[in-house]
Amino acid sequence: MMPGGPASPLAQLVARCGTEVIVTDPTALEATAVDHRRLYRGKPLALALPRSTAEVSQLLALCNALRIGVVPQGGNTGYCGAATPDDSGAQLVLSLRRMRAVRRVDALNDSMVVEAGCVLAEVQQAAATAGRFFPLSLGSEGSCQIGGNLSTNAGGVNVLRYGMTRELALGLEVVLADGRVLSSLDALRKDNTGYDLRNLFIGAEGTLGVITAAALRLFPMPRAVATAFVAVPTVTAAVQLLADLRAASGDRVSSFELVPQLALDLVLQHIPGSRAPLGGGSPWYVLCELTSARAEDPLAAVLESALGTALEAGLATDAVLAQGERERREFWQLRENIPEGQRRDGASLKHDVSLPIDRLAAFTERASAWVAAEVPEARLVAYGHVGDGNLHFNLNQAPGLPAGALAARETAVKRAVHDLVREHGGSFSAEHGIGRLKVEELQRYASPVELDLMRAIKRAFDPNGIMNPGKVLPRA
Ligand code: 2HG
Ligand code: ZN
Repeated sequence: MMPGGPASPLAQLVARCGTEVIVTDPTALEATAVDHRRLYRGKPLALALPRSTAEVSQLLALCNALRIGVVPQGGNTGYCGAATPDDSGAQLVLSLRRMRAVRRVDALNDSMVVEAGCVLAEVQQAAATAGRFFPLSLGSEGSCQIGGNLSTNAGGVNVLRYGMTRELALGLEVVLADGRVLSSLDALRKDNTGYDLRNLFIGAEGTLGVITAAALRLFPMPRAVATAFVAVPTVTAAVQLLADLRAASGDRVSSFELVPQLALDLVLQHIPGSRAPLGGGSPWYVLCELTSARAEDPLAAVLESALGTALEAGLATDAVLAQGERERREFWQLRENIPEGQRRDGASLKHDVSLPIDRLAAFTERASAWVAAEVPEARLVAYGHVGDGNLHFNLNQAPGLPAGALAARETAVKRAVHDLVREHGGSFSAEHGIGRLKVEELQRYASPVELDLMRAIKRAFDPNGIMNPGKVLPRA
């Protein structure tokens, strides 16, 4: 810098916000530079660690004036690179990890207000302490943050009963790109006062503003639970079994997860201590759970009887109910460890797709046949939240091939899978968002009207394009 010339953007940030908030320590920066799947490596300008909404507001106003790109990062567990800075060295990573207060729990209103940096497990715990249930639940709940869950509209394993994160939010506090604060934390169930602004920020992946706090919806605590691991012959049978279980239980099904034999094998092989609940040899399994707020609901009997009927009808070929909480946890760990089993097995290509539930089987059949015929480099590991029509249609590299063999097919595979999804009336991004990974896919599959409106919203909320540039939409 020339003596007397303008200070660098970083120097101005430090001068205005202080070294307590603007961190430049290389070790701290390194931890923010790489995404969870290690698909991207960025080069952050610095890491901002504000302690309050007022500090976020001051920071964004300054970044807006200086045109510094801001990349919000929660627990950094996302799948699409939304929270990773680019490699320009000019983008500021913003973490709200110091803002993790539970501001209120209102048991009678079935709501709570939490700050965005709260880890999801802490939110669940705070609700439980008040005798209430916060149902969002996913594999990374021990490290993901509620701000990230809201910004990506996370799904998880209870969507079937309780909905995505969007359905669990009653209001938000958001800092806009210019530093103004928008707040709707009154936790109202009914509020028809004009456009629904809060829903624009949910799922926007930090491209429209920064969520700093949220009013969340709570539920009665589940007091009865019954969980089963079921072998099913086909995806069609799984879908029919779901419908039958919902009917037989008076709609008490809260989770219904599909697991193929190969996914189970990867967990058994790579995760020490895993144990197969059934004999094996079935192409598919279902992990299903019924829950009720009434402790005396005879869910195990209902589940057992419904599964008996399914076995007779050929919808299931074998089944086991969890005997107690320990076994229930074991069943769930098998399911939750699938991504880790996949990771330890080697390279993979992932597709987070959703279909209308009644078209799931047809899609799976067509797409699996395509993979079998056209991608000898892959083994198919398609699993997921069938109760929500959401399949993680993933491919792992087949054993014995040179590094990069499957990765070389990425573009062709993605195109074929997503085109088939479109043909079956589905979505190429069910619960993992767009981030950086699927920007081109959104341009390809969204309609011109949708893209026009998205661009207009982006311009209206963030005219200088400082909020998470290049994520969701290409840079203007
Ligand atoms: C899950 O359902 C996660 O386990 C991760 O959404 C899915 O790794 C994946 O593809
Ligand atoms: Zn999932």
